[in-house]
Amino acid sequence: MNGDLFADETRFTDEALGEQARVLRGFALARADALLAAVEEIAAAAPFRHLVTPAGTMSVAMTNCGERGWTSDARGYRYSAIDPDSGRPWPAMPPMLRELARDAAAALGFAGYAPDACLINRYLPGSRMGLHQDRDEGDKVAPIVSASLGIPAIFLFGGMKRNDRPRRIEVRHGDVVVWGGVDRLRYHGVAPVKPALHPLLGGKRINLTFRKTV
Ligand code: MD6
Ligand code: FE
Repeated sequence: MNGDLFADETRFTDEALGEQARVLRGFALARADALLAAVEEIAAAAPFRHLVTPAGTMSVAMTNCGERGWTSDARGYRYSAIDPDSGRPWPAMPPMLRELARDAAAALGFAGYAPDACLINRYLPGSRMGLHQDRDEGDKVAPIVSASLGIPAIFLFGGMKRNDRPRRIEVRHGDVVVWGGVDRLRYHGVAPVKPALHPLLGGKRINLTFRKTV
């Protein structure tokens, strides 16, 4: 068999990232069009914005849907039931999004996953997210489910300590990463996104991240 072909195939099959962490290749592919339509509707009600954090303004633009949304200002991060930009609740989480998260979590053995927050991130070339732990959630066992759409990115998946060298995993349109249980507090991030063009999304990447915050 041709060596390059083989390399490409192994790079894009499901891969364990830990005991309870896995990348599910193409898991959201069949639902991608519907997911993007839902994202457009959510963003019309709660527009993408570049949040300020204690460390500065984020290069990623964000919005949320669900009972709670992740937000930040110069004082720190928090989950809020109200979109601080509009003073209204975040748009409801469409059932189709809920189902994607539930199905992806179930694939790793997390039965009955019911996220209450979906953070939606928009990356343009150069956007990045530094290594961090997700620890603002009350439930630190229920998985994080992260679905990628649009242009590819390098997802960084590290250890329990900031200094543990992260693995670099290319995530493409339709891929879903799930980390929960013993792997729930692993450091993770996204390397600066490289310019590319995707037939549905043009030059951008959309990431949906589901959490159980309480
Ligand atoms: C991603 N996002 O955008 C992963 N974590 O691919 C995150 O890991 C994340 O966007 C905590 C708070 C906001 C985030
Ligand atoms: Fe995170």
